[in-house]
Amino acid sequence: MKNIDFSDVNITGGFWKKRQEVNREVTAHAVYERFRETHRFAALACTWKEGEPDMPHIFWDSDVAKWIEGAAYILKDGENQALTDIIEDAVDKILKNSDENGYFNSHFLVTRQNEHFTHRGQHELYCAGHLMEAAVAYYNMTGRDRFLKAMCRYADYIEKVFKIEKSAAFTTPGHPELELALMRLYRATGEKRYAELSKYFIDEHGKHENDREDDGLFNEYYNQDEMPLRDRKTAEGHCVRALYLLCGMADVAKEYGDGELLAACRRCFDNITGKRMYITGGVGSTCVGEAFTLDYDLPNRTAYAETCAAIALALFSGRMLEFGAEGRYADVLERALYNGILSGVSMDGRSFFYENPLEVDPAFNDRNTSTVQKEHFPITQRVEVFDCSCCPPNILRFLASVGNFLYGVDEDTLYIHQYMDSEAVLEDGTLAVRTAYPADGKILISCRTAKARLAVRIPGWCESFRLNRPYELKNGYAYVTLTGEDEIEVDLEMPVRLVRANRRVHEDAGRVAVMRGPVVYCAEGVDNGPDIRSIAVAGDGQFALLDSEFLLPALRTVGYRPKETEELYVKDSDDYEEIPLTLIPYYAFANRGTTEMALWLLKK
Ligand code: FUB
Ligand code: ZN
Repeated sequence: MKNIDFSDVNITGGFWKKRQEVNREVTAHAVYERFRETHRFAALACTWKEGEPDMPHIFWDSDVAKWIEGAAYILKDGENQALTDIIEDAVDKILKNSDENGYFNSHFLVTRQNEHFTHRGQHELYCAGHLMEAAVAYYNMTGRDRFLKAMCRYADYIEKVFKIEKSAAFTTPGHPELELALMRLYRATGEKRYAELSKYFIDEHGKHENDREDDGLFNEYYNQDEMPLRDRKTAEGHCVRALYLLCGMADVAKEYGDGELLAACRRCFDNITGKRMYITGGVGSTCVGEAFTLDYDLPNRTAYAETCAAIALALFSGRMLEFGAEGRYADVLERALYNGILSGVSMDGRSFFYENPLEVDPAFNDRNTSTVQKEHFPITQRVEVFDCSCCPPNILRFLASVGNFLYGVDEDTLYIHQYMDSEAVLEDGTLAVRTAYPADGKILISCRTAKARLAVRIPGWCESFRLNRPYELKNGYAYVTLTGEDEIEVDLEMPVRLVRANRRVHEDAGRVAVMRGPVVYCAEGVDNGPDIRSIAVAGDGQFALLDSEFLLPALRTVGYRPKETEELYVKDSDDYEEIPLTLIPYYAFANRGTTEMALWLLKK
């Protein structure tokens, strides 16, 4: 199966049209302004001199590249001179300052001319990969190819240094990204050598002594160096690195029909999503190394769950789906999409979370300890830019291209993976989906195609659904026979439900999460008063849907809170007060000032 590219998909209404409008009208400009003010764009001019402030950081190029990629995708919505001018100016600078080999890196070119490709941990190949993705995106959206050609030269140089001459100080990228980018470069240009280079890096990863981290801070797990990739059984180390690498592995497995590599991808997917993923689709249980830890270790208050990691999990899931329609891949994608990714950006599109905790108690951020050194708790409010600002432009490019994940085709079947009010141009016809999903589960599909079957995904969370046609259910998809021109109605029942975690997730023992459809809900102090974690939700609770300012309904039910007491310990009794408990979509937490938040609630 092949996913239909978002350039053939228009999101025409509902939840996602609004989110994309904010992304286009606000986020694109807000991220650009912050990156301009912090000299990230100026750094491309490569004029920085020793002793001056604002030395270009080793991965600023990747920030700018992701912004260009996102802005390029936005050009799909119509001519946009402002964004185009910024992209062209950045491309001018990149082309002007690329050296005679095609090499470009705004940090190394002005700080360490003689040290190219000598430090594996310093993100040169990671930045190169993001620049290549940006160039492919701009070429695909506009047909302008000078950036693409420049990045091909750069890729040729990387091939020469790493694969042909083997003259670099290390063998494979430290922070993965180039692997998946080379596959995109290959698809954009048809030049097989880029796929071969990607395969080379995947084949060699985890086999070389000179690939041990060079600054002594990290162990072999950090960059997934502890074994050859085909042997992997679990996902380890830095989450974004692990998941970008898995994306590259999946791409290479698909291109080369590499069953061993695919099996490793499947094992890692199962390990992550079966044992190491938050209910929000966030991954990364510790900020130490921004990493995976142990199976079932999912602390809520100190969750790392970087926005980029949830995006990377969605990208990986989308790729796994292309190996065959299995609903579980689309389920994970949907989980990340509506929860751990969207929580990364404020409702107004201007500010961002890097870490996405599942519980917030603001008092902990300032708590006294016996040293001046503070323990690390995630920040409680989104901010406009970070020193390490990888997440904001990642959100930008991801939301602008979210249409990539809706539809797929193979020889005889058209697949619907995700439900958004949208239209798609098919090779042999058209498809229109009308829905308010996930506000409700009613979906009207009109399609004109010669494909024999339509496969509509029945989400794993859905216990009851109706179709206005006979269907055959297989691996999370309902298959319907098509007649050429069809109207199909799907109704996914979406009652509010309580979900509990595996008992091995000790942190969530005795607690439940409230979900409606794919959306996880949370309780905030601003609605419910203090000590959120002490509030219990009724086990057989009735939930009313309320209008909210967050695009999807809020929920109202009865909650039980222990009566206030001055004593530290009291004899247990049934001394609870009933309170109206309001829950909002998790993605919308922290949009109304600093306040407590809990997602896992006690059950009465
Ligand atoms: O190192 C570059 C990016 O910064 C990573 O992908 C993120 O996890 C953050 O560490
Ligand atoms: Zn990030």
